[in-house]
Amino acid sequence: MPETPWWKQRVIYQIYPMSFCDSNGDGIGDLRGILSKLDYLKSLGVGALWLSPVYCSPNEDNGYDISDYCNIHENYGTLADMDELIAEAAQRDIKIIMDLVINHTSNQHEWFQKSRRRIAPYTDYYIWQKGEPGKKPSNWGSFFGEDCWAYDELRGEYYLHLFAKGQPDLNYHNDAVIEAVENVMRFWLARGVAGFRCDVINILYKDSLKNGRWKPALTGSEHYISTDGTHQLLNRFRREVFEPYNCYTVGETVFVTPQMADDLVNPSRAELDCVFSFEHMETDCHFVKWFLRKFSPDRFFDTLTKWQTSLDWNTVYFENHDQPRSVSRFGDDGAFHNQSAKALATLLLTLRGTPFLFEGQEIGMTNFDYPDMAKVRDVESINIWNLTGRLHLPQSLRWKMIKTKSRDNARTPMQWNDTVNGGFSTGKPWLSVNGNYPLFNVEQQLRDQGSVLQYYQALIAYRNQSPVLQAGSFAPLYRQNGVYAYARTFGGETLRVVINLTAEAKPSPFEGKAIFSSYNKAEVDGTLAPYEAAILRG
Ligand code: ISL
Ligand code: CA
Repeated sequence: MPETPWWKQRVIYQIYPMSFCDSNGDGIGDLRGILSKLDYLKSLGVGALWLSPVYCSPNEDNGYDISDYCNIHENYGTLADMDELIAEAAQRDIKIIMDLVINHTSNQHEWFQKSRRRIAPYTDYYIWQKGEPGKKPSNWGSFFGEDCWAYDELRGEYYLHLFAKGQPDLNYHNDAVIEAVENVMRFWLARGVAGFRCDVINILYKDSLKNGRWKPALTGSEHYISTDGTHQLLNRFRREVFEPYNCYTVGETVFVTPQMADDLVNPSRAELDCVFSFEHMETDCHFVKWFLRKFSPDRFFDTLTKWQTSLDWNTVYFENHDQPRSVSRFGDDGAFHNQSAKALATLLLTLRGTPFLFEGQEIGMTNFDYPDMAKVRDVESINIWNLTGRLHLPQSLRWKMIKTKSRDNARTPMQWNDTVNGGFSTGKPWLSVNGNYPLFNVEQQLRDQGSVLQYYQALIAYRNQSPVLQAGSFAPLYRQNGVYAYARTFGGETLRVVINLTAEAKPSPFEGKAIFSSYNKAEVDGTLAPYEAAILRG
């Protein structure tokens, strides 16, 4: 029997370095800040950290636009700090996962600067197309609601950028590009990194640049979502790089069905280990996140069941740096803040798969509280704000879209204590801290036995030694009017989980002694209170 891989046993914690902890008062989180919190992370029980990008970058898209893959942005520290972080984390048996952003680079990257000047071997590193200014090569759309073709005066050609203008897409029809990114991966693996979170990894290989079928968003995507070329690339990366280093890979994969996800993670195909699918995160919108739809717990549960039952193993996540805060979105960040955050914790840590926790989720951090655009920093939010203005959408609707879906909701600084800026920084934070930091912060929750944080600590500790939660099979038991129940079974032992994800009392599908309860109750009786969740033995 092959040994169970570590990523099937551990809980993984995502750090958004810019917003985690600032050690030197410049208002920007950094590596020494992360180092200072390793003991906290250990006490939370997480076994690996995924760092959003810390490489050199002009930060048009907060580091997802990389200008040097093999160096650390001066805001975050140095390569020596990074080596220290890897070593100090290893001391605590915590692994480090880096963000691998290889669909595109920054337009400030040396490769791009040489490519636009047609300097060999970089001439064809990017996706260049002939065309006159004002006459775009095709009708494709970008992820950030703007054009995806930009005209470069110097070269006299268009380049493709599926994200921001400063993020030109690399050309994976070019073997030199493939080798260059493989060297980047080896550089980090040799330094002791345990894996990669692979940014938009299922769109690398564009199999045509022709016009696409018109869609409300992302026209052209049929030419690049999970193409055969991408599958071949991932298989090559696996054989040539991941396998020799025993590297864990989790792909961020946009617009995948369970079948497409299985094609990416099925061990028989030797590509990725896991993916982040999006379908459960799209249960409060129509097609794209900006077309708002009321959150329906039942739709959410059905989507979870669909994915739990169609893949043998996958990730489980409700938050990341691109998504609103889960307690504000799927729970209740007012009257039932505590219970609903715990109900979501119960779901996250008891479904089958690798749980990913995003910084601040463990204290129930909420969406930002800004009254208008003045404090919003995210490039995507700013683009959408401008676009909806050009389309003359009503002001109130535009703000509602930003307020509910802006990526800055999750990016506000981590709330450590009730001192100035929530203890994140002694300087002026790059993004404003949420005003509720005196109410929700780590220090306060470490003192309060009934806190969301202590619930996470206890449940992660339980999961860390529970074969049933780590490896057990999943079987749905009940789904009705916002109540969900399922069983996890391993080696003849069963745990049942029940969750009421509504603000009303609901009949419970079963009763019994609880080993975990979002109300700290010893028993589940015939009625579930609002946002009551519990784990029962047997
Ligand atoms: O957040 C989104 C837009 O609302 C998603 O469509 C997101 O753009 C998509 O999931 C890709 O995200 C990843 O790549 C982007 C980067 O901006 C995101 O932060 C990253 O998670 C480009 O590198
Ligand atoms: Ca700093």
